[in-house]
Amino acid sequence: MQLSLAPVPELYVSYDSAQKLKVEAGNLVSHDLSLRQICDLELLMNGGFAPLKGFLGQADYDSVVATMRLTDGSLWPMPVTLDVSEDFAAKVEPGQDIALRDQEGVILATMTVTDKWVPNKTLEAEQVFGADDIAHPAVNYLHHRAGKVYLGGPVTGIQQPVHYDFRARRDTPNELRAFFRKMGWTRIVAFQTRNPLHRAHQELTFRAAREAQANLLIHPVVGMTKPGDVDHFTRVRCYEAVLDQYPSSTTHLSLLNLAMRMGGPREALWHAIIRKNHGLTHFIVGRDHAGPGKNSAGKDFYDPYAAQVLVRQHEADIGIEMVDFKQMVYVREKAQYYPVDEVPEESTVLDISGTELRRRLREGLEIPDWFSFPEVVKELRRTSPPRARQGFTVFFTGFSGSGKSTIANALMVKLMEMGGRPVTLLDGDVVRKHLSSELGFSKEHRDINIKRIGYVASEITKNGGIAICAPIAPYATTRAEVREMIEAYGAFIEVHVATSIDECERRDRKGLYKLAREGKIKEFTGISDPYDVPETPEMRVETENVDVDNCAQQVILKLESMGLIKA
Ligand code: PPS
Repeated sequence: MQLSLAPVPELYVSYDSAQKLKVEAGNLVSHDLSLRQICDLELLMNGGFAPLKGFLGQADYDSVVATMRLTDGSLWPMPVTLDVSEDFAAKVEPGQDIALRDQEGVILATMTVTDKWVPNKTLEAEQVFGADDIAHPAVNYLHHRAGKVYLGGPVTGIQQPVHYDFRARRDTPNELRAFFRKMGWTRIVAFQTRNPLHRAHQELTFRAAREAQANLLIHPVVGMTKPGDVDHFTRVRCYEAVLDQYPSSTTHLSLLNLAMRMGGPREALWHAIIRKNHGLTHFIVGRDHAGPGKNSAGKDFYDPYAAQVLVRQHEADIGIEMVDFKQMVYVREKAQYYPVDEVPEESTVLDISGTELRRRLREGLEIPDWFSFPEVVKELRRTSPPRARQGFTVFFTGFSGSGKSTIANALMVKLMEMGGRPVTLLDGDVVRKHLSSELGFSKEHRDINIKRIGYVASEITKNGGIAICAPIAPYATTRAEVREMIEAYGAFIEVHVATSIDECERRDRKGLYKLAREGKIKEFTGISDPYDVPETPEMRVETENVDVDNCAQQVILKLESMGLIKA
């Protein structure tokens, strides 16, 4: 394949027209783009998603979902759609222009709405991702985060989204093409990645460049990757740390602000088209390209080499050549990496999976030199300290008067005695005074209250502190939401303080149960309002006939067994 020298078409208008449009757009209905939509819009506007001219209309969407092609026959495997809420959709009719704004309200583009429809998300999940299974991150997104209605239509680009990080490392397709021209590179192989570079990746990229007799573009995704991945800030520091291991005259690092869907084979095809648009002539597809992990039955969503088969079928159509690789493994006797199908007989093969790497980081264990570079390991250890130095949240739940606050206080003091991490107590009463003073006890207000606690606890956890929460938190779904918020950053330990309602009423320390029985307090948990007993909390503590110190000590032991505190 030869490099095409012509620039790829962009959707931006001239600077002067953009200034005019910005003023005129003041009168338009505005849509605030989600993070994923901002990534999509950037690649639409800069030509990364050519031949798309905007978010897909209904006919193109149906055709992409069913056949991986636009209605004009061009290959396009991934729906790029503008999902909006029903409320927003009600304000918009086909023919109308809308303003597309970033999360700070800055206008990035306008869109002439040609289509508005309610998609069949189950069909989309099955056809595009292979199963309507919410264990798939994109299917989960489709059902739980994306709006119910899709809008489609051509986009007029005003300005690119602002990035404050790693600006010098970000290139539009045309900037990359210009760079290749300037360097005189006519054969360039792209390496797509969402992981830090370890030695196996280095060997794979060296081999690919040699095989294709091409220069190398390390082209990591920094938009959105799989939930739980190493964040892109850390990854880019890792890439920069190993860049000098590559010959600088034939290697370039550039960041791609793509929002991945983890769509396996279809996604690999999409990546190949995007790379073609960025001026690449070759594209590496390895094992399990853009793989989403296991489905809810514990099986892989896709065959690990299905992506290679699909890209091979379409490479001529796209105009990019695939360089395929089997999984790279380390052969001890040779002190070298080999593709798994080329390993010399009777040799010892070593490998460390992503899960095993995370375990070693979490537990502060050795990461061998054959696996990665010391500079990369150092960066990873900086962002993923061992569990005993990470933040976490202990979340007590139970009836009023069950003893949550008392145990939480005792736990706080014990943890402060140990030292090392800041400890914050978010007690039910205290939160209601300082954070939620305007709220009552309706379901809606209780949910807001608990989500506020969850948000604060997740920030504390993210920043390496210990949050102890002690609200009633009567609803299981809200507790599950809080768990999800916190587990993005550290451990969540749900402790059910299982004092029975009879015992709480007998104690009635604040006299509230009496008032609730008399009907003077409405919606009182356990009396006139429900409490969902946690089904699988990390711990359940009994308080009848057990003193507070003992209860708090049980929690300490649990934290120790989870590696969160050191004895
Ligand atoms: S919730 O449901 O989690 O938002 O409740 P929470 O914020 O933890 O409640 C804190 C205290 O409010 C007192 N209180 C009530 N509790 C339950 N139901 C009703 N209607 C109610 N009205 C006031 C109660 O003393 C809670 O105290 P503790 O003992 O800290 O749980």
